[in-house]
Amino acid sequence: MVLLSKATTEQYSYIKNCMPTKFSSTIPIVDLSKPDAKTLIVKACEEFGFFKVINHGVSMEAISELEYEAFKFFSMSLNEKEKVGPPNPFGYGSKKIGHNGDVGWIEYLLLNTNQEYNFSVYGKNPEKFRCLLNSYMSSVRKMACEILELMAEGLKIQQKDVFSKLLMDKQSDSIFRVNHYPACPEMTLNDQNLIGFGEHTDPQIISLLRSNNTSGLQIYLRDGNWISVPPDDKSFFINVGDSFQVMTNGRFRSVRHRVLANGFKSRLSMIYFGGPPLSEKIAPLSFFMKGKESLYKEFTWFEYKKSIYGSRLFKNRLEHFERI
Ligand code: GA4
Repeated sequence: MVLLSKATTEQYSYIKNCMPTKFSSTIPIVDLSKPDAKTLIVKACEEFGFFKVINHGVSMEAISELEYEAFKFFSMSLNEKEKVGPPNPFGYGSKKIGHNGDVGWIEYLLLNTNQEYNFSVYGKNPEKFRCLLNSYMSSVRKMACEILELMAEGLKIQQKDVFSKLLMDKQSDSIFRVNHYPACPEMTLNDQNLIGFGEHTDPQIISLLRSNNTSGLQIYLRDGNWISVPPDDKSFFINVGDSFQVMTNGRFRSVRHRVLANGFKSRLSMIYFGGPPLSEKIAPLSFFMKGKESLYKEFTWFEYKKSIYGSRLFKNRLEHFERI
């Protein structure tokens, strides 16, 4: 076993002692091709704010091709990768997450999903990467809308596109993220864990994650325990985001999650964060009020974004917007 020297350990402020977690078999699985999907989605959002989707309709070939190009991108020299520009707000980032001192054992690409925005991706075959990214993003956005429409149906809301229209809007402020967590063999020691991406909730409405077969993702349950999500490269994992929590007046809750880096295998994940237009008012829908008070003060997605970008990753960002 290799031990990290003290200097190195200090440098790794991303080392944490996490309680051992179990791989969970309790994570809800929703088969999108089955008629009970809508009911199961609603139940999963109420209980976990998280579920796994199978029979999602996104071609495995397209996924694998994109993953291959992404690995190729991350295997380039730092100098080459940095030509994309810093993630301010879109670009290539390494170790630093956000702008408030959060770090992780990670490198990533943050991209705008707006097709009209011609993001620059460098590498040996940038056109291919760009083309695969664009078609993947539109398939995943389509799936996100399908899931949101099933949610509306499952909740028995008349207007089927009440949530999905926000992602379909040309001004939708959605983001795409490709995360690479390099393997870190030195970390097979002393019950310590290397934090890839520290605990947080996603601020948007809904997030759709797909990763290779390397473990690392963990979610925080309402009973106060962290559980490890068994990796599954054929499926997607769906997170309820903070904005959805507000729109449902707390009926759905955003899920706290984190990623631990793996000692032996690198992890590659691709996440679509479905967000509303910047000017959209984020407030509980009247459907979720029925005789109840709103738990939140009124705010626009722009105001929420401004507040989150000034905060640390682990913070409960909705706190400032709660009515006391
Ligand atoms: C978490 C979800 C998305 O990855 C992200 C992240 C963003 C960033 O990496 O710049 C944030 C984080 C995320 C929430 C708090 C702020 C902003 C890092 C950070 C410390 C792209 C997003 O939208 O919010």
